[in-house]
Amino acid sequence: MTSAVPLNLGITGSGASEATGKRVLLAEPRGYCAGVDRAVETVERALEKHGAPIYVRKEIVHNRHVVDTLSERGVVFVDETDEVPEGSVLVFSAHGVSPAVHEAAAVRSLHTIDATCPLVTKVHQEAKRFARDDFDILLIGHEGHEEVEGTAGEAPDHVQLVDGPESVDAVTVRDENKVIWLSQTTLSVDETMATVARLREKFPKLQDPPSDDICYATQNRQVAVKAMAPECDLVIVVGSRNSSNSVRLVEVALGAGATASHLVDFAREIDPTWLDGVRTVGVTSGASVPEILVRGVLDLLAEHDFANVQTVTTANETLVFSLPRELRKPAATQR
Ligand code: 0CM
Ligand code: SF4
Repeated sequence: MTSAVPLNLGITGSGASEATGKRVLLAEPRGYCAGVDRAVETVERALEKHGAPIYVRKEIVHNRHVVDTLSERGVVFVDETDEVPEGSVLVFSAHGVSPAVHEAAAVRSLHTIDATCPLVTKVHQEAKRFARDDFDILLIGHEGHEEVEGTAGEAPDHVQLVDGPESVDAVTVRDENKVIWLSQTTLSVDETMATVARLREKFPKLQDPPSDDICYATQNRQVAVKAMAPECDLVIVVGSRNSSNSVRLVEVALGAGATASHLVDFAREIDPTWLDGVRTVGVTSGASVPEILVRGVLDLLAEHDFANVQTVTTANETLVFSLPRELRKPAATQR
């Protein structure tokens, strides 16, 4: 499946303001990925179908605005299944859940709808498969992140978490001939490769995952930021602090040569002093960020003389995931 078409780096739009020399580079792709789009629509359709309240375990996606907006419409976000009244509708977030969570929901007779991104589910399947073959699975990811809790929960006896290159020294395995690494979907590609290199020094027979675990959307947003960062005095990333892929974009921008980079949930968080002496501002957003928030940032920048916006395009994304079956609209011909 081709989810992204790599392009030659394309910069489009008007050039820097002749008068001020100020410009904005706007990364493309940015914002919603196919998994987030599906997860948010899943909650919206569940609300339409079942009426408020419906419950969501954890944040449906890691974005403050999305969560606040859905809360206002009657969605109740909970930490665990035991907070949900028996028999209610409960949606599992895009980040996935372990089998233990499915079981806990069944015990409470909850009507569950699974909004786990299919690309997270793919990593779950890999974990199950390699656990069945009795591999030691080294899961590269961030401790405490819901996605790694869900993936590790598929095979807790076979999975150990590796949280970055500095964690490698502590890793031990039962049989160095049967070791594979898997990863969280929303990591820095470069840092993950550094972790894998360290792991491979220690375990030369380490196997690679059957396909990339870091998803197309995470990779594409990092590639776009890398393309524009060397030209930027400042890169503003729109996204929430608990959004792994959004936080990674700040790190990637700095690593690729941006002079400064900040993560903001909303335009109002931009400190005008960040713009002092700046001529080129890069703007991007994480995979869980609605475009309206990016528009807010562009409007604010325009008020500060950054009205010229050039788009830096490194890929076209076309992937769309279908909704969970029970929420799909009937075909037009059906009654
Ligand atoms: O995993 P991360 O913290 O980046 O989640 P998010 O909700 O910000 O982005 C989408 C996803 C997934 C899985
Ligand atoms: Fe799926 Fe990737 Fe989006 Fe996460 S960031 S929801 S894994 S497409």
